Amino acid sequence: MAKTMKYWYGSFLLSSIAINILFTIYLYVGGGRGGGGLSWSEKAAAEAEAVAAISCSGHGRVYVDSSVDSEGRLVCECYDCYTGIDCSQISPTCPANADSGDPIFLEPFWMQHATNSAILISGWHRMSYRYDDNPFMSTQLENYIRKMHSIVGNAITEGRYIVFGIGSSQLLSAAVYALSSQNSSSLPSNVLASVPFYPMYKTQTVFFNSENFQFEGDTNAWQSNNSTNNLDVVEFVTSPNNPDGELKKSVLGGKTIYDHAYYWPHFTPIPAPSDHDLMVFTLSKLTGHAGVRFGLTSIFSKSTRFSIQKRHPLHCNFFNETRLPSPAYAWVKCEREEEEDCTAVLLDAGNIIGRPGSWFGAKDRYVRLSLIKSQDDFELLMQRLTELVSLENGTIDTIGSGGGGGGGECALSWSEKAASEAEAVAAISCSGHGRAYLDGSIDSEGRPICECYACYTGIDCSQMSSSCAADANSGDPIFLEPFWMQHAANSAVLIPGWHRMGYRYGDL
Ligand SMILES: *[C@@H]1O[C@H](CO)[C@@H](O)[C@H](O)[C@H]1NC(C)=O
Ligand SMILES: *[C@@H]1O[C@H](CO)[C@@H](O)[C@H](O)[C@H]1NC(C)=O
Ligand SMILES: *[C@@H]1O[C@H](CO)[C@@H](O)[C@H](O)[C@H]1NC(C)=O
Ligand SMILES: *[C@@H]1O[C@H](CO)[C@@H](O)[C@H](O)[C@H]1NC(C)=O
Ligand SMILES: CC(=O)N[C@H]1CO[C@H](CO)[C@@H](O)[C@@H]1O
Repeated sequence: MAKTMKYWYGSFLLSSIAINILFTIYLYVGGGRGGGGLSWSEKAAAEAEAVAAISCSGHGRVYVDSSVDSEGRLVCECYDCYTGIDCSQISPTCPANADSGDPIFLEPFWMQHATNSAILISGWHRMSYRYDDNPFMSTQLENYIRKMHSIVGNAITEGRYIVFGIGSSQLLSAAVYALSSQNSSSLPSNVLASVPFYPMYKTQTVFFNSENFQFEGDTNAWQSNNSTNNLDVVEFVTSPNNPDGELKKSVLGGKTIYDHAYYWPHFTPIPAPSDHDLMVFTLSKLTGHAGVRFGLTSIFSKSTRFSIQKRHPLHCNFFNETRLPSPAYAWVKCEREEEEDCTAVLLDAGNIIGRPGSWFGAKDRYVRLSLIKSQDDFELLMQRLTELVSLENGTIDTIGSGGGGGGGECALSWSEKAASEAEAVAAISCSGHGRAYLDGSIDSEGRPICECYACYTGIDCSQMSSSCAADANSGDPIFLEPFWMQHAANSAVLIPGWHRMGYRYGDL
């Protein structure tokens, strides 16, 4: 299990951070000018289009870095429940696995925006440790993140620091560490969250086994048993909440970590920007399609055996209208008194895998179903739930397993824009003493500008500062750049916007 989790984090790191950041910026802010014939970038563009055109029947995907068969041909990576060389065979007894979410649900969004979300990365892209003028972190990325929050209206970023992490789990853990008492002669800080809460808070806090903090469970139970409020507490507030989608507020009013993973307009109305000292957002759930995933309200409305959480309409500033939330999870309750283990009921009676309420500090009469997986997974879940509910009165309704699916038919030219942009940026002259990058500094008109190497300045890096010290203090992978420039055509990669959105590779 631990190994599997590591894999997930690993691929999360790759797909969601490194690549998603580039895509997102590119899409929200728009790319540069195209045009002109292609040279070194054309091979990568043609490869990317050829790979994207391989059919996996809409139930799987091939990537440039997928496994190959014995003849070197790329092999389809099929979604859950599908098999066969082109993913066309469905296994009828396969369970609807709604245990966890998967960013693969964002794929259709990026496929719709193929031309604007593709990126061609040259072999020599950012070989250096450092960004222009600012070691290690991209100020350009920071600017885009602030701009994005301002456009979406979900957070006030003025006067606040932006800290990047490799997935929000890392930042949540760092926040607990930073807010807890770092004083071995005093008692450990008490870490709490309101039931039902995201289990990772407890898992991580216990895992790190620190003398500075300890997990104390539910805020409400804590509050009713502790009269004084001046105890040392660190409270997680998840808003919207995982599992039930509620917009939660702090119960204890002390040191608070706001986890806003789902505070995006496609999951919840945004009544006001969040304005707190410590807010955590994640890019892995940033894009999406509003409203389509809560069709199951109508399925459950007929049921007396199961119920799901209520949703309350709110005014959303982003869409400027009153709307219902479209939460990432269904929080299902078994209403029959004898059905105390709702997860087992769903599995035995419905062939549906959910996550038990006790994982969230609640009763096992509750079960969480993840709605953020692939369209195939969602449709299978809807089908199984419909059958399960219709069984209540002895009749069986079924809904067709239905079309859907992404389909790999992209226009042959979606990659051209990215390729010509990459060439245009690479062609900007920095006198051989600097480099302009696709994700680099821009001038007031949004055009990429040179990032000069140490000791060089000027708009084209042509001026050398004669008093500049020769800094031989540390190495820098930038020394590899000439190699990759020599192999421009063979080292460029064109990455489509939907590249590896899932947590997992192939069968792993
Ligand atoms: C640690 O806690 C003790 C007792 O509460 C206090 O006297 C001391 O000043 C604290 N030290 C630091 C470095 O905060
Ligand atoms: C709170 O205190 C009461 C009375 O001491 C006890 O019965 C109960 O179990 C406590 N609750 C928790 C969550 O510890
Ligand atoms: C089953 O019958 C009950 C009582 O007539 C009704 O309230 C409920 O909606 C029915 N359930 C379904 C799924 O039709
Ligand atoms: C929001 O909608 C209202 C009513 O439709 C309209 O009067 C108002 O101008 C809109 N606000 C913005 C910022 O578009
Ligand atoms: C200091 C103190 O009284 N802590 C208690 C607060 O409430 C929780 C939950 O009821 C107890 O476990 C703590 O011991």
